Amino acid sequence: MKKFFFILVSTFVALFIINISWIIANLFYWSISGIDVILSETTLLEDIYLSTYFIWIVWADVVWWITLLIYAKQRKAYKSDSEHYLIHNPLDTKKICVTMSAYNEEEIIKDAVTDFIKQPNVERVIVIDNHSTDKTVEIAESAGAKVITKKSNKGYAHSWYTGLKETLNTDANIIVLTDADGTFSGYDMAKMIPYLDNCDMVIGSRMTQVLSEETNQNDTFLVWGNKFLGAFFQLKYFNSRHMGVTQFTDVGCSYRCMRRESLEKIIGDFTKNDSEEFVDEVDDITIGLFTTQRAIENDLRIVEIPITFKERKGTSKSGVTQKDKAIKYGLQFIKFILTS
Ligand SMILES: Nc1nc2c(ncn2[C@@H]2O[C@H](COP(=O)(O)OP(=O)(O)OP(=O)(O)O)[C@@H](O)[C@H]2O)c(=O)[nH]1
Ligand SMILES: [Mg+2]
Repeated sequence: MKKFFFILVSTFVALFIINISWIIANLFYWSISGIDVILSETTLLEDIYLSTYFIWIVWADVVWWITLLIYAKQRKAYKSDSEHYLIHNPLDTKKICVTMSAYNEEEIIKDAVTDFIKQPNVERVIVIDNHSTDKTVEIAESAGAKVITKKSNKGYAHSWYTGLKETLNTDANIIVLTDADGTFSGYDMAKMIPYLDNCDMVIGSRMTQVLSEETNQNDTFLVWGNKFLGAFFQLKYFNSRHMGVTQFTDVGCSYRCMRRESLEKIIGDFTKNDSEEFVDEVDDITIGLFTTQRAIENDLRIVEIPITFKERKGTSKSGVTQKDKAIKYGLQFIKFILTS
């Protein structure tokens, strides 16, 4: 099925170009030889029909549509079944564990930890330190976080996974994942967590202007790119009634809340059987989308909601604000969506 989606998208692009080229070529032909066409006493429709390649293009289009229908029928019934409609399953008592990855965030880590620690029902904040060389660890600890350190920098995805695993060693029934760079706000949990009464995972979207600080790091390219990638990802799980399992507008957002049992369902998918070695799809850039994809394919119920997005404090680690890196990351997302 993964290959099927890839083939469908790539043949769609090829056929789209062929169809458009054919239309343009013919419009051009009619525009320069209109008199000849009239004199030849053939009608416009006959002319189209007799056009070289026309029949082959139509056949290719028909085959593509049939293949699409087969794909739609064969793949899992993405969320048109009743278990993906409204349910109400509130958590009686809320015990929240927050995890955040940090790498050389001494400038902002104190604010990030205290912001989350002071929110209602937060029992623990766990900082996964990626072998920082500054004072991140000491500051995070004195701010009240439990800090997990590493012997070397193992990348962002490793911190993401380690943090999620670590939360399962607590008795929390709500797991919150966020960043330690000050862009996300603890008080948004009060808007996200109520959705867990109806779903398994709530993902933030940083795409709403009035919720974004003017100096935030999303420029036009990142907003348009993210929305395009979100729509493309949604297309993979398209269903006709709701146009997809949920609406996606921000494929790169790490701020998310989930029910403990939902995390337990997907955590094993990050690693190869009985080992701590990551599966091939786990990658520092697409780890968020990977987590979302595992949730969808494990039939978890997801809701994406707008959240606030503040200015990045401290030094940017991903360098996403540089155009060349943003383009590279975008292509990695496209590859992930097409092949995973
Ligand atoms: N990029 C990156 N971030 C890391 C790493 N280890 C921990 N982090 C932390 O992960 C959080 C988010 O990083 P990213 O999502 O990659 O960065 P971003 O939000 O896209 O861009 P910046 O905030 O500008 O770095 C920050 O709190 C980092 O300190 C790492 O190896 N690479
Ligand atoms: Mg960031």
